[in-house]
Amino acid sequence: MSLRCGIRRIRGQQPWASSGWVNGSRRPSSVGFQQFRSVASTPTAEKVLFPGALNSRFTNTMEFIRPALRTEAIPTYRVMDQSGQVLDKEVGVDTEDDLALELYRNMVCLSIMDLLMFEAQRQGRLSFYMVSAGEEGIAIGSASAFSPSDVIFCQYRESGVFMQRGFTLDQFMNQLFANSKDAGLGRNMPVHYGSHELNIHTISSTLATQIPHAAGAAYALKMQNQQQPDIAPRIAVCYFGEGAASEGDFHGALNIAATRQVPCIFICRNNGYAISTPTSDQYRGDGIASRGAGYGMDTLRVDGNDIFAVRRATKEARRLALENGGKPVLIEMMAYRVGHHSTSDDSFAYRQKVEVDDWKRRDNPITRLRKWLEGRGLWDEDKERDIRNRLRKEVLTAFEKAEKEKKPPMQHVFDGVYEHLTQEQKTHMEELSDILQRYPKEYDTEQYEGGAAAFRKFCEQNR
Ligand SMILES: Cc1ncc(C[n+]2csc(CCOP(=O)(O)OP(=O)(O)O)c2C)c(N)n1
Ligand SMILES: [Mg+2]
Repeated sequence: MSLRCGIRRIRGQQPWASSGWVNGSRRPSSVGFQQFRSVASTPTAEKVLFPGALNSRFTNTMEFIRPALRTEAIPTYRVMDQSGQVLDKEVGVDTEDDLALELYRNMVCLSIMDLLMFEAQRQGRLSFYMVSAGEEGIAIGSASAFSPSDVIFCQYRESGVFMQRGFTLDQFMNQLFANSKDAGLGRNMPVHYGSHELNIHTISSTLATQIPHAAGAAYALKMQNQQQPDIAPRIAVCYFGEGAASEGDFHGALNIAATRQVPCIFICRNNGYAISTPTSDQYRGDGIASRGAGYGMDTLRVDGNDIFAVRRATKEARRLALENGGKPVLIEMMAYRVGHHSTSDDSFAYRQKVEVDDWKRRDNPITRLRKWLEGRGLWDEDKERDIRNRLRKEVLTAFEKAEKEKKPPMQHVFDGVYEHLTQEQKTHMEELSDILQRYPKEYDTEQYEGGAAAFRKFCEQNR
């Protein structure tokens, strides 16, 4: 169906979805659940009348659906081409100049932070890091289309979502160093950010676990939107990689989201790899978008290097997700993973350097937006140099400040999970206390706030 704004989407085939009746009862549904009718085929029926496949006509032509013979894949939505030229001048970029500049600044900032943190890990100053290189447009463009009250679930390569929503460089650095100012109290690996204020759940890198969480949160939001009509309706958003979409959690989550018609946008970042596994070893179908249609969801594939396309698609997805009381939407965003998977990976062990260099040269969300800004007279070489110098300094200042902070008090290894320590935790606590007393020179307890004395006090209080 062609929409007013020029975005085409694959419509989930649910002719009965908005009929307004629930579970065979004659009770009108204010939440727009699909209708389950108890129907049976009549001798003269031309269509299968069966609850599992409504609207399927009978045919005496035996024709298998054969995706391998399809010549055209699901199309990829774009607003501008690789040289930054807008394709449909009437539709435009749907983004004010000031916002376009902000998106550009944030993409550049993210790429500078990534570069510096990757190097810091190599120098042994950080234990781990993951870059977003090539995928900055997906995170930053999509995040610019949400309401601050929407609830976000991320995988791990979406630092741009945090940045666009206002996570500060200090907050990034405090988490990376697991220092006493880290909101997670130093309990997580680097890049596992989270922010209660920004409505972003803490990163959970156990693949795909965030997807059913998001579907569940969206179900709760659906109820809340219904029960509190005076408050602006909210959605849940879930990011994941195409590799994570191979997990069972993905399928369970999409199915429950579709059957319950919950307001959730599922954003798949298809970057071509799951560490060393290329997509050709991951699936045989037409990407992840084909699965959205399979689950009966409105679905769109988008050029992830085109930040305007990402933004418009996400804006429209949000509108759809709140239509008729709520429904899930899937967007598959395509952008090649230019960087190594993480600092623990050397991707040239499984892909040619020339492949990466080709992609770097061919396309990039940052250079594409820069070309558009230059074409509009909003950007030039001097501005580029200035902003890069400034952002580099800002990142390094935050980095050095966070590096000097003490670590959180040692007790946080034990507290905050149960109201009272369990017997097992108490045993571990005593063991640690014993080791610290016997080998004081082996452990630098002074780097933790309160040092060994604070930990001893904690032990006394919890015996
Ligand atoms: C349940 C689980 N299995 C395996 C891993 C190890 N692992 C971490 S990232 C990753 C690849 C994920 O690829 P994808 O979802 O495409 O995201 P990308 O890294 O490409 O952004 C794997 C296998 C994990 N973290 N969790
Ligand atoms: Mg991937």
